[in-house]
Amino acid sequence: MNFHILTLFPEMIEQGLNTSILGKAMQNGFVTLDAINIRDYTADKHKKVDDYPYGGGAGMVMQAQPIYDAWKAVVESIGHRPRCIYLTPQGRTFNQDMAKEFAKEEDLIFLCGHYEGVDERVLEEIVTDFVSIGDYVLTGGELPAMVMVDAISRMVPGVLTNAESGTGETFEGSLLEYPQYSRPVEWNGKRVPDVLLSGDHKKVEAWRHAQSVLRTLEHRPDLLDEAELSLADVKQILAILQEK
Ligand code: 6GU
Repeated sequence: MNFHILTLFPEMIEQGLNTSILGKAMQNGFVTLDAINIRDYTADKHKKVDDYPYGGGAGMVMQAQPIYDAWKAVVESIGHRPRCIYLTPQGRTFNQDMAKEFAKEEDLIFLCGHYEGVDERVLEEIVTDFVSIGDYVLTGGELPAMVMVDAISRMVPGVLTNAESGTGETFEGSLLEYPQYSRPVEWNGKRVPDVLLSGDHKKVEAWRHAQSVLRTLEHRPDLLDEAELSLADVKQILAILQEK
């Protein structure tokens, strides 16, 4: 999977994504990351990439030419037109299903906007997907692009080891993750739940599943619209609630 990121701040992208699991995935060649400086493609002699908006108003607009030429250089180097994602709060809200869909692509281009926006004509020409990461406004598309690259990369086969595997975790099966505990058995007067020390795998699994459902009910009840619950789940949860 090859990420091509069009940005005015390539160091921000490179610095942000070269550590931990993603850094390893890049070293091992499962993922490549190419942060392309849009400014390198300006035809302006002062290296300008933005200008005033026609019609007036506050702020500056990123001009079409440097963005288009940077995009064209990527397309020509890989020999096809991949999906091109424009990061914008006006886009469709990113989620785990979209991460899995995008992870099937060989190449993805991300366009990170700044200032008050990007000349509409170049968006019409190159963008296939308008994506937001949530209902709040950020100063640029770099952080959203990094968020998406992280979430998409971990869905690429080979990036996560079996131990880190992307299944059975939060959002798989529309449930939040169960609570985790490690040594020592008692810390700060709090004990690890007895069931986890019992060595009974069936019981542990049932407890964890019930905890997942309960957590989802407490923190994200909206997710339960999608979840499949059995009668056994409901009984477990009632039992836990009665203990409280
Ligand atoms: Cl994709 N871009 C910006 N600038 N702000 C955002 C966003 C994207 N998603 C949420 N807020």
